[in-house]
Amino acid sequence: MPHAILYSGTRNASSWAMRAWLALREAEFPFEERMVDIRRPQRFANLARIARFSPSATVPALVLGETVVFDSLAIMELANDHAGGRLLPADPERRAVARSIVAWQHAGLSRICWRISFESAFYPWKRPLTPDEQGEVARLCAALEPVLAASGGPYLFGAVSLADFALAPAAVRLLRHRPDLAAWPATAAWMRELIASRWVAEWLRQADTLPHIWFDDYLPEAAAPPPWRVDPHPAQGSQSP
Ligand SMILES: N[C@@H](CCC(=O)N[C@@H](CS)C(=O)NCC(=O)O)C(=O)O
Repeated sequence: MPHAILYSGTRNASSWAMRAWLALREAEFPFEERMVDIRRPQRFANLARIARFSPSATVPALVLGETVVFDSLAIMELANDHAGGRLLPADPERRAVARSIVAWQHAGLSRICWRISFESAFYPWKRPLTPDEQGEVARLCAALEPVLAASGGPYLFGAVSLADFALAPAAVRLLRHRPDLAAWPATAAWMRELIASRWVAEWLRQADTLPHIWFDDYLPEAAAPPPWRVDPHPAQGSQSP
């Protein structure tokens, strides 16, 4: 196999790169990583450089000699192939459900990802979730709870899979905003397990050291409950979520 170069994105901004990176790491796919700073304003010049070899001009992009794999899902599937298929369930029906979850995320995953930026997961101040966002959390959890009941966990399909990696950034966004998960104990346990897992924890450890990328529209209306302060670098064992 040719030398592989993964053009990845800023750790506290690039949820798509995170998904691909997690799958490649789990698959023990050898690659050199080149970090692309996707913070504004340098984002535009940096992505223009990616456009010289990648039609989508986005990260992640995996370059394998003459071949450019320019979408996170394609990179995840390549990682699964490299791992002999073990990153998807062996059973065809379960595999189809896993791929549905991956596709759901790839198509936007409800309104969660639009409303709660990945960047905000790393803010030292957190706003409470709105009722609408909490409703979206319930919709996601209602879908995942039976999947976990069927597999028995700890991951969605027992062993870790592309479905877990696809949802990892959403789990980070949500858990760090303290959603009410009382009605969804299996999903709550899965989120915690996933976030503590080796590669996710490694990504987050790096993301938590970076300067925050603030968005002006993050904080709530004046009438809403106030944001709370989070220790951005909690001591080991005293993790926020
Ligand atoms: N469908 C693409 C989406 C990738 C994507 O949007 N990446 C962001 C960074 S996380 C990006 O590079 N955006 C560039 C832009 O929107 O111009 C994938 O899954 O790889």
